[in-house]
Amino acid sequence: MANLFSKWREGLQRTSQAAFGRLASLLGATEITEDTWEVLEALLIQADVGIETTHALLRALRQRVRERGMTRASDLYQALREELLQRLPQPPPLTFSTHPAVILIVGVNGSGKTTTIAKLGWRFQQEGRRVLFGAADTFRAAAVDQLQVWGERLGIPVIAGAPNSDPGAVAYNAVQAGLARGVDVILIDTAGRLHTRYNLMEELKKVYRVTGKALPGAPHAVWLVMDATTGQNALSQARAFKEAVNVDGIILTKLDTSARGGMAFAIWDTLRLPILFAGLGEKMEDLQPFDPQAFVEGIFAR
Ligand SMILES: Nc1nc2c(ncn2[C@@H]2O[C@H](COP(=O)(O)OP(=O)(O)O)[C@@H](O)[C@H]2O)c(=O)[nH]1
Ligand SMILES: [Mg+2]
Repeated sequence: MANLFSKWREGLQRTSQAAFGRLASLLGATEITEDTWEVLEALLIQADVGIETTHALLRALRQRVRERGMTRASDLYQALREELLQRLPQPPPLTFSTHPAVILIVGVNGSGKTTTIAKLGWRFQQEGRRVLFGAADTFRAAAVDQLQVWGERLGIPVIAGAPNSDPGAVAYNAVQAGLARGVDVILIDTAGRLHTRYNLMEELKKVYRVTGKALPGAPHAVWLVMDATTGQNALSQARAFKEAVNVDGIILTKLDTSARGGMAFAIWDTLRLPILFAGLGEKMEDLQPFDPQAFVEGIFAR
């Protein structure tokens, strides 16, 4: 457990150093003044909590200060931690109640879809599940190769098509293959090129429908991968995905290379989607089930 907390602390170091971890010294032991609120506001916005979420947080904190008669800036520190924790939903448990469970992984190019699929595959294998990958990002040959390399390394079968083949057909074949082999989880990689957003979303909808034809009820989950280094920009992209397919949750990657971890709070506020996993590094075990407590602990670490 101590080990797990240190992983979160390490992974969130940039965000803590750039923002939350500096709070205690910034706030000091002085009285709460208008300056205190300005310091807080600047810091939250810098951490990419987002303007609206920042203002909602400040309103809630001001109310606490009034209600509890807090006078010292240092009291705000603990109050902010509590407020932030309240704004991160506990992710729902993964049930895998269907066999196989078909999970579509969506997100823009470079967000971390393919490597996240590898990490999820590894994790589910560790839990004793049989996994299969579908390489439905057929637009880029390199994307298929990348998934195949991971499949070989992990001993996970990969269903792929010819370059530029129909992603729907690949998804269909992947579900059929998974059924035939009796696997527990099918993870389907998808394309994420942004410059043709309309076509991309139409293609995703098709992949979504086609997996349902291969197995009624599928996909059982759609997970949207978001890159924590892109900050608030990623939120408008996320809305487009949410409108196109029925997204169940977020995987927030690259927290280790980002100082914008505050984005986690804006995700819930603006998208109303829980964060299911967090990418805290490049290693397989660095993709961790999202833990609100460990997250808040990590961003406040000094
Ligand atoms: N440091 C770090 N790098 C990551 C993380 N997740 C993905 N990456 C890197 O991000 C880059 C793009 O990932 P990729 O899976 O190819 O993105 P895709 O285009 O969405 O499939 C790769 O270099 C990954 O190693 C993470 O949590 N931490
Ligand atoms: Mg990819």
